[in-house]
Amino acid sequence: MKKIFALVLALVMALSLVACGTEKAPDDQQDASNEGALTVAFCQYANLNNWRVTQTNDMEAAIKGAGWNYIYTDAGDDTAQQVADLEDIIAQNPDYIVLAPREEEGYEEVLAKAAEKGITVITVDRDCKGEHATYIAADFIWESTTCAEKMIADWGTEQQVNIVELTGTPGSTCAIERQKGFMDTIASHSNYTVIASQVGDFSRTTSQTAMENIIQAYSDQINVVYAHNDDNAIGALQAIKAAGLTPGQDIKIYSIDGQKDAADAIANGEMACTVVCSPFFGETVLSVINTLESGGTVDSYIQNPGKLVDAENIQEYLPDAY
Ligand code: GYE
Repeated sequence: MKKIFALVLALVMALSLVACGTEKAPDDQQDASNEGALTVAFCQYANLNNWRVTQTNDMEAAIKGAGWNYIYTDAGDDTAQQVADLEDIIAQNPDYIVLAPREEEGYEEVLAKAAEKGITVITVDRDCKGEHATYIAADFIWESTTCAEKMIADWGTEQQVNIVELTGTPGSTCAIERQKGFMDTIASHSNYTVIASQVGDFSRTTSQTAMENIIQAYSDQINVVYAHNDDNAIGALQAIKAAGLTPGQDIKIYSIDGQKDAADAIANGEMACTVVCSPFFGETVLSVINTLESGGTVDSYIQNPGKLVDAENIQEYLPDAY
């Protein structure tokens, strides 16, 4: 009996040793954090619309696909929160931070801390003050000039055209430059007047409410809407419909982004155009990091190309809409 007991005990001990050994296997630990691989953080200011969700998914796929460790934060559309997120990220000591800043100001000090620790920062889609290696984005002046030129091609240079402008995040590079490019282009024609300009905040609900108020104030005087992005445009479109007006006939909408809902609205005649602003940055970010890792240098600005989509080329564009 004693012998059997001793045998069972020995067996149990042997099994538990194997189990301990398995728990501590170095291979298992590498699954949780890929030791030796780069660590890249993506600091998103808000995942608030399709453009942002597409951008986040693409970035995650690219960074994880490269076999690098991935850190992600979402600041919920709050600049102070995004600065706090950056502090947390810096404490984790990643090799790179890909930063999609909410606005241009407010990141100077936290980016100085990243630089002090030798962490390389890459800004994507909007720029900000403070140290960073490169800025990857569309040319917002080109986008808004293209939108204004399309409007001028449709309406000409004689009849009076009353414009409602719905702007993006105040203080963001894209809102500042999308206003400038558009205003500078229409300025050379005296028949274009901006009769109302309100913050749409790249949000459908904010834009819908803003447009409802503007329609109440100006009713049948509005000819066109210039929207800083497709969420502003779709919000305006919903307000136009709710007021019993027909988008595309009573009021024409000109916008920027290239989102699926805007592409569908162009296809069915409810919107005049969208200028594509690509949300895909993953591939360029990988090539920037790979270049820097192999000792190379990168330009301080890398441009994401765009294109005009209107009734002429909508069918060709539809499969790419996101
Ligand atoms: O147009 C919009 C997003 O910063 C270029 O931000 C980007 C803009 C884009 O929320 O849809």
